[in-house]
Amino acid sequence: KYKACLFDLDGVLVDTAIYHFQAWRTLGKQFDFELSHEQNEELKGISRVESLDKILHWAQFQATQEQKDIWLKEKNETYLELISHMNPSEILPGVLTFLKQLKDQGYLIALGSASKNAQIILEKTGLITWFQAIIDGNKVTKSKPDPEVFLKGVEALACSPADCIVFEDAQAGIDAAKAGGMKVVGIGSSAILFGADKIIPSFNDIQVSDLLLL
Ligand code: G16
Ligand code: MG
Repeated sequence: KYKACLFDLDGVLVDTAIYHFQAWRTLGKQFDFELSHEQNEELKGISRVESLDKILHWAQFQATQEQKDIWLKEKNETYLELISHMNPSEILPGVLTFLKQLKDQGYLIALGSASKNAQIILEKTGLITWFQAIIDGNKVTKSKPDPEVFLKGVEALACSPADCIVFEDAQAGIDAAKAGGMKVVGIGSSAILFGADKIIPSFNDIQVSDLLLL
Protein backbone atom coordinates (compact mmCIF):
# COMPACT_ATOMS: atom_id res chain seq x y z
CA LYS A 1 0.00 0.00 0.00
CA TYR A 2 2.80 2.42 0.92
CA LYS A 3 6.32 2.55 -0.50
CA ALA A 4 8.24 4.94 1.74
CA CYS A 5 8.59 6.50 5.17
CA LEU A 6 9.92 10.02 5.76
CA PHE A 7 11.29 10.86 9.18
CA ASP A 8 11.74 14.14 10.96
CA LEU A 9 14.97 14.14 13.01
CA ASP A 10 14.74 16.11 16.26
CA GLY A 11 12.10 14.60 18.55
CA VAL A 12 11.49 11.61 16.29
CA LEU A 13 14.79 9.78 15.85
CA VAL A 14 16.87 11.59 18.50
CA ASP A 15 16.25 14.22 21.17
CA THR A 16 18.40 17.11 20.05
CA ALA A 17 15.89 19.58 21.54
CA ILE A 18 17.88 19.35 24.79
CA TYR A 19 20.99 20.58 22.98
CA HIS A 20 19.13 23.35 21.14
CA PHE A 21 17.74 24.37 24.57
CA GLN A 22 21.20 24.51 26.14
CA ALA A 23 22.67 26.42 23.20
CA TRP A 24 19.86 29.00 23.16
CA ARG A 25 20.12 29.42 26.95
CA THR A 26 23.85 30.07 26.61
CA LEU A 27 23.20 32.65 23.91
CA GLY A 28 20.34 34.26 25.85
CA LYS A 29 22.76 35.28 28.62
CA GLN A 30 24.06 37.96 26.24
CA PHE A 31 20.72 39.78 26.35
CA ASP A 32 19.56 38.68 29.81
CA PHE A 33 17.03 36.18 28.62
CA GLU A 34 16.32 32.72 30.07
CA LEU A 35 14.45 30.47 27.67
CA SER A 36 11.82 28.36 29.48
CA HIS A 37 11.03 24.71 28.70
CA GLU A 38 7.59 25.78 27.44
CA GLN A 39 9.17 28.28 25.05
CA ASN A 40 11.64 25.64 23.86
CA GLU A 41 8.65 23.48 22.85
CA GLU A 42 7.59 26.26 20.49
CA LEU A 43 10.98 26.17 18.77
CA LYS A 44 10.62 22.52 17.74
CA GLY A 45 10.61 22.00 14.00
CA ILE A 46 11.19 25.66 13.11
CA SER A 47 14.38 27.00 11.55
CA ARG A 48 17.31 28.58 13.36
CA VAL A 49 16.55 32.05 11.97
CA GLU A 50 12.89 31.85 12.96
CA SER A 51 13.88 30.54 16.40
CA LEU A 52 16.11 33.57 17.08
CA ASP A 53 13.36 35.93 15.94
CA LYS A 54 10.91 34.32 18.37
CA ILE A 55 13.45 34.47 21.21
CA LEU A 56 14.22 38.15 20.59
CA HIS A 57 10.49 38.82 20.53
CA TRP A 58 10.03 37.06 23.89
CA ALA A 59 13.03 38.95 25.27
CA GLN A 60 11.58 42.18 23.84
CA PHE A 61 14.97 42.86 22.37
CA GLN A 62 15.55 44.76 19.14
CA ALA A 63 18.66 43.68 17.25
CA THR A 64 20.24 44.70 13.98
CA GLN A 65 20.64 42.12 11.21
CA GLU A 66 24.39 42.24 11.79
CA GLN A 67 23.96 41.39 15.48
CA LYS A 68 21.48 38.63 14.66
CA ASP A 69 23.93 37.05 12.20
CA ILE A 70 26.64 37.01 14.89
CA TRP A 71 24.27 35.42 17.42
CA LEU A 72 23.07 32.80 14.92
CA LYS A 73 26.67 31.81 14.32
CA GLU A 74 27.46 31.72 18.04
CA LYS A 75 24.39 29.65 18.86
CA ASN A 76 25.35 27.15 16.19
CA GLU A 77 28.94 26.93 17.44
CA THR A 78 27.68 26.04 20.94
CA TYR A 79 25.22 23.56 19.44
CA LEU A 80 27.89 21.92 17.27
CA GLU A 81 30.11 21.44 20.30
CA LEU A 82 27.22 19.81 22.20
CA ILE A 83 26.24 17.43 19.38
CA SER A 84 29.86 16.50 18.71
CA HIS A 85 29.54 14.13 21.69
CA MET A 86 26.40 12.37 20.43
CA ASN A 87 26.48 8.59 20.03
CA PRO A 88 24.16 5.68 19.10
CA SER A 89 22.80 5.43 22.68
CA GLU A 90 20.87 8.65 21.97
CA ILE A 91 18.64 7.08 19.33
CA LEU A 92 15.09 7.20 20.75
CA PRO A 93 13.39 3.98 21.99
CA GLY A 94 12.07 1.60 19.35
CA VAL A 95 13.54 3.54 16.41
CA LEU A 96 16.15 0.98 15.33
CA THR A 97 13.72 -1.96 15.53
CA PHE A 98 11.21 -0.03 13.44
CA LEU A 99 13.80 0.99 10.82
CA LYS A 100 14.95 -2.62 10.54
CA GLN A 101 11.36 -3.83 10.03
CA LEU A 102 10.85 -1.19 7.34
CA LYS A 103 14.01 -2.20 5.51
CA ASP A 104 13.20 -5.91 5.72
CA GLN A 105 9.79 -5.21 4.22
CA GLY A 106 11.20 -3.20 1.33
CA TYR A 107 10.18 0.32 2.35
CA LEU A 108 12.30 3.25 1.23
CA ILE A 109 13.48 5.57 4.02
CA ALA A 110 14.19 9.33 3.87
CA LEU A 111 14.91 12.17 6.27
CA GLY A 112 12.94 15.44 6.22
CA SER A 113 14.45 17.80 8.78
CA ALA A 114 14.63 21.57 9.23
CA SER A 115 18.12 21.22 10.68
CA LYS A 116 21.22 22.30 8.81
CA ASN A 117 23.17 19.94 11.08
CA ALA A 118 21.20 16.77 10.25
CA GLN A 119 24.08 15.05 8.43
CA ILE A 120 26.47 15.20 11.38
CA ILE A 121 23.79 13.99 13.83
CA LEU A 122 23.00 11.02 11.57
CA GLU A 123 26.71 10.23 11.35
CA LYS A 124 27.39 10.52 15.10
CA THR A 125 24.46 8.25 15.97
CA GLY A 126 25.14 5.79 13.14
CA LEU A 127 21.63 6.33 11.77
CA ILE A 128 22.90 7.49 8.39
CA THR A 129 23.17 3.99 6.93
CA TRP A 130 19.37 3.54 6.98
CA PHE A 131 18.56 6.46 4.68
CA GLN A 132 18.18 6.44 0.91
CA ALA A 133 17.63 10.22 0.83
CA ILE A 134 18.44 13.05 3.22
CA ILE A 135 16.58 16.34 2.85
CA ASP A 136 17.65 18.87 5.49
CA GLY A 137 17.73 22.59 6.17
CA ASN A 138 20.46 23.10 3.57
CA LYS A 139 18.23 21.82 0.78
CA VAL A 140 15.03 23.77 1.39
CA THR A 141 14.03 27.39 1.03
CA LYS A 142 10.71 27.20 2.88
CA SER A 143 10.27 26.03 6.48
CA LYS A 144 7.61 23.65 7.78
CA PRO A 145 4.53 23.97 7.70
CA ASP A 146 5.39 24.41 4.01
CA PRO A 147 5.54 20.88 2.55
CA GLU A 148 8.77 21.53 0.58
CA VAL A 149 11.07 19.38 2.75
CA PHE A 150 8.82 16.33 2.47
CA LEU A 151 7.97 16.85 -1.21
CA LYS A 152 11.70 16.92 -1.99
CA GLY A 153 12.07 13.66 -0.04
CA VAL A 154 9.24 12.07 -2.01
CA GLU A 155 10.87 13.22 -5.24
CA ALA A 156 14.33 11.95 -4.22
CA LEU A 157 12.81 8.51 -3.61
CA ALA A 158 10.96 8.67 -6.96
CA CYS A 159 7.63 8.20 -5.18
CA SER A 160 4.40 10.17 -5.06
CA PRO A 161 3.01 11.73 -1.86
CA ALA A 162 0.24 9.12 -1.62
CA ASP A 163 2.92 6.39 -1.36
CA CYS A 164 4.51 8.01 1.70
CA ILE A 165 4.07 8.22 5.44
CA VAL A 166 5.69 11.02 7.46
CA PHE A 167 6.73 10.67 11.13
CA GLU A 168 6.70 13.99 13.00
CA ASP A 169 6.77 15.33 16.56
CA ALA A 170 5.99 18.99 15.79
CA GLN A 171 2.69 20.55 14.78
CA ALA A 172 4.40 22.48 11.98
CA GLY A 173 5.69 19.16 10.62
CA ILE A 174 2.29 17.45 10.79
CA ASP A 175 0.77 20.40 8.94
CA ALA A 176 3.59 20.21 6.34
CA ALA A 177 2.96 16.51 5.68
CA LYS A 178 -0.78 17.05 5.33
CA ALA A 179 -0.24 20.02 2.99
CA GLY A 180 1.96 17.74 0.86
CA GLY A 181 -0.70 15.05 0.60
CA MET A 182 1.05 12.41 2.74
CA LYS A 183 -0.17 10.31 5.63
CA VAL A 184 1.33 11.37 8.95
CA VAL A 185 2.04 9.63 12.23
CA GLY A 186 2.55 12.00 15.16
CA ILE A 187 5.09 11.09 17.83
CA GLY A 188 4.08 12.48 21.21
CA SER A 189 0.81 13.37 22.91
CA SER A 190 -2.64 13.69 21.30
CA ALA A 191 -3.24 16.55 23.76
CA ILE A 192 -0.87 18.82 21.82
CA LEU A 193 -0.65 17.32 18.31
CA PHE A 194 -3.56 17.78 15.89
CA GLY A 195 -4.45 16.53 12.43
CA ALA A 196 -2.27 13.40 12.32
CA ASP A 197 -3.64 10.10 10.99
CA LYS A 198 -2.34 8.33 14.07
CA ILE A 199 -0.53 9.40 17.25
CA ILE A 200 1.92 7.18 19.12
CA PRO A 201 3.90 7.97 22.30
CA SER A 202 7.06 6.34 20.84
CA PHE A 203 8.25 3.80 18.27
CA ASN A 204 7.79 1.10 20.91
CA ASP A 205 4.07 1.57 20.24
CA ILE A 206 4.00 0.80 16.51
CA GLN A 207 4.75 -2.05 14.11
CA VAL A 208 5.20 -1.78 10.37
CA SER A 209 2.02 -3.86 9.85
CA ASP A 210 0.04 -1.06 11.62
CA LEU A 211 0.89 1.24 8.70
CA LEU A 212 -1.52 -0.66 6.45
CA LEU A 213 -4.40 0.65 8.57
CA LEU A 214 -3.58 4.31 7.92
C1 G16 B 1 15.17 20.90 14.17
C2 G16 B 1 14.65 21.40 15.52
C3 G16 B 1 14.44 22.90 15.60
C4 G16 B 1 15.64 23.63 15.03
C5 G16 B 1 15.81 23.21 13.59
C6 G16 B 1 17.00 23.90 12.92
O1 G16 B 1 14.19 20.51 13.32
O2 G16 B 1 13.42 20.78 15.87
O3 G16 B 1 14.23 23.28 16.95
O4 G16 B 1 15.48 25.04 15.14
O5 G16 B 1 16.01 21.79 13.49
O6 G16 B 1 18.19 23.35 13.42
P1 G16 B 1 19.68 23.84 13.07
O7 G16 B 1 19.95 25.04 13.90
O8 G16 B 1 20.51 22.63 13.43
O9 G16 B 1 19.71 24.14 11.59
P2 G16 B 1 13.61 19.03 12.91
O10 G16 B 1 12.92 19.39 11.62
O11 G16 B 1 14.71 18.00 12.72
O12 G16 B 1 12.67 18.67 14.02
MG1 MG C 1 11.04 17.49 15.12
